[in-house]
Amino acid sequence: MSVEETLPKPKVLADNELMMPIFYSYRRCPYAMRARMALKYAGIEFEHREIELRNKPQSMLLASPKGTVPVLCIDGFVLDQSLDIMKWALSISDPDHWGEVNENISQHWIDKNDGPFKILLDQYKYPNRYPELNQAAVLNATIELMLKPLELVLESSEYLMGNKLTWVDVAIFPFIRQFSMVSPQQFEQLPFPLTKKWLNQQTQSELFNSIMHKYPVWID
Ligand SMILES: N[C@@H](CCC(=O)N[C@@H](CS)C(=O)NCC(=O)O)C(=O)O
Repeated sequence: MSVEETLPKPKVLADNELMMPIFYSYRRCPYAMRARMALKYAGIEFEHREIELRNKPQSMLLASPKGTVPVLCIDGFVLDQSLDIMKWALSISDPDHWGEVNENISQHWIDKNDGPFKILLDQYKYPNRYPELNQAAVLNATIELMLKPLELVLESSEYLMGNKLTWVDVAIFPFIRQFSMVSPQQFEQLPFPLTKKWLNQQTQSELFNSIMHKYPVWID
């Protein structure tokens, strides 16, 4: 991810302090997780506003009427796509060079994850919503689309984009985590040891655990 020159910088106050951004989040949302991790990694402080998806605060809907989390409000502008929040955070600070990745390969992973994989994940997670679908076929499609390619790439490198962690790992693992949690027993039986190791490494990381605090629900 290259640092986007078009992304606005936060307003700097007279004493060189940044205005505190407001961040609307939902603890279990994988999009919000990737954004929280990038913000934390970049050392950006923000006011955390935990929301309930069924009862979104008016202030969040005013800032971003589409009504999805995460939403980051920085003085004068709003970022309401998780990848834009990650990109913005890395443009402020990227101490371990998470942003140095091949654009085409990273885009390929993200398109697959946020597109067809997310659809399959929802079908796998909420079978009652899709009574017409065969669950074994959904699982099989998920394995072919995502799990097998992940395992294959992890056979030749420690992380998705090479031998160091990048924003692409951070953007994708919360979704694999969600997949693994639908049926931990089923996940355990899948023949993907490297993917499990990669996932465990992320879910056991200090960074991930530091962004999984429970917050009381924000009320406007
Ligand atoms: N493309 C958005 C997707 C965010 C998204 O779909 N978030 C879900 C929660 S995981 C949401 O807020 N859904 C709205 C709802 O359920 O009402 C992003 O990357 O930020």
